[in-house]
Amino acid sequence: MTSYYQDTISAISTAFGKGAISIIRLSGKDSIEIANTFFSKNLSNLESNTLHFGKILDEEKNIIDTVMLSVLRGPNTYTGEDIIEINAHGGILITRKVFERVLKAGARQAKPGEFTLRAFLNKKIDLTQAEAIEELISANNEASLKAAKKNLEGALFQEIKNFQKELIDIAGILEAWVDFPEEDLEFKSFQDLENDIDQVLNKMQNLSQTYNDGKIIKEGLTLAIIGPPNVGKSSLLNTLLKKDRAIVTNIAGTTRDVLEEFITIRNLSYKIVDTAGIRKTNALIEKEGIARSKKVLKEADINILVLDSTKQINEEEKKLLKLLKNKKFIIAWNKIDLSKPLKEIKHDYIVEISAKQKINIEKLKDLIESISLNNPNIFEEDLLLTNQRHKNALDKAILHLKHVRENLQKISAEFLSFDMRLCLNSLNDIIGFDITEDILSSIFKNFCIGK
Ligand SMILES: Nc1nc2c(ncn2[C@@H]2O[C@H](COP(=O)(O)OP(=O)(O)OP(=O)(O)O)[C@@H](O)[C@H]2O)c(=O)[nH]1
Ligand SMILES: [Mg+2]
Repeated sequence: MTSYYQDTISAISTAFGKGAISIIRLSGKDSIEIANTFFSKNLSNLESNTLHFGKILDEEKNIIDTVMLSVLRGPNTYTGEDIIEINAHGGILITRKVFERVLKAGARQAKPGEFTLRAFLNKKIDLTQAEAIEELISANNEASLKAAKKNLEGALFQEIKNFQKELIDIAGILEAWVDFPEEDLEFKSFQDLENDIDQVLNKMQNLSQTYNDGKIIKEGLTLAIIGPPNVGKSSLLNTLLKKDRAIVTNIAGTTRDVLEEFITIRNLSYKIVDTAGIRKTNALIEKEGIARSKKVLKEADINILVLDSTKQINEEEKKLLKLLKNKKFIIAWNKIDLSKPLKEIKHDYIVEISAKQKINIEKLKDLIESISLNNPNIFEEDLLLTNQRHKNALDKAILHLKHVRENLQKISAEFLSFDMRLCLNSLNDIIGFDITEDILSSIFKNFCIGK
């Protein structure tokens, strides 16, 4: 692995597009030497963490751009290596020209996440922190930002280390049983050992359970607005979005296609989907729209079934309720500015609203939030698991530990301590100790370029 990472990498670290400034970054042992070939000032003897005004020159010494350039010497840098950061003018063409010059001078174009990968390989951060950096960048709500920040500070790393510490103590006793089988009880009683294992197991399981909500916090949910025609589905979409996104008319069958938008409600992110009203029809376009509505209903995490308060329930609506039987859904009686619901339906989540007059919209939002999470107190948790890879590895560790626990008095200590090692190895996978190159590249390939 090492020889490949000997070269100096470079990338445009700012987002693609027109901006005031763009940053081109170099990292590697030759960063300063490479920069010397195109910068108007010699950087070799300049101190670390200093900023220099100068020019980027082409091979004929023509000026490409006037820039501010930072010299950051390893090991106290993001990657642990020497870093040069060029603040160039933010135009698309000028940025590309500066970047091309850097590559011509001998740097290699960085792969996605390669700067962070180097930080990890140089032990500036562990793997959970590296992943938290990507989560921090992608966070689109306060809760996922908070979770990412916590992990960046090393909270998950610390927790995994704590589990390992306790497990190593237990493993030590198991190993001692292997070595000195005659004297087993002198080390610790079975009962004590069982209690010790249960304690760690409990903590590991609690952490694993936070993933259900952690994933929702990080990735959001799909929220579908469904119902018969003309009940006010598109009006509700517009009211929630606070903009005139969908066409609203008093003609039943106005919406024919599926409309998708992104929205934050309370602390969570949603993809909100407006659909064609579901009814019996022979009209070709409407029929296709309805088929799509039913597909959306099936795939949504949460459905809002909008019903018209001024109307009696008909057969179509009963069919809709059947379709929703095993799904999470809210019934929103709409148009309550005109009438109280004429009909009663029994359901745990019901709200009476007016999409048009904006009545009880906050109530609906509360309901959406509370139905979204498995544990409504999840925001108070110290640590949230938000990463599928972490969850899988932790569950594997739990499985091995359960095996030890269940067989404590049944099988020989050799087997127990083998399982214990597998458990510790799975925990190692989370923080990235002894991790294979394949796993590493699959993690970092999802990162942004230049990070
Ligand atoms: N009085 C009243 N009228 C409403 C309310 N919500 C929607 N409407 C009216 O009901 C009619 C249908 O509204 P839409 O939002 O287009 O209904 P829809 O469910 O999207 O209809 P389709 O797309 O045809 O399925 C329009 O005339 C709206 O102005 C409400 O809360 N109160
Ligand atoms: Mg509509």
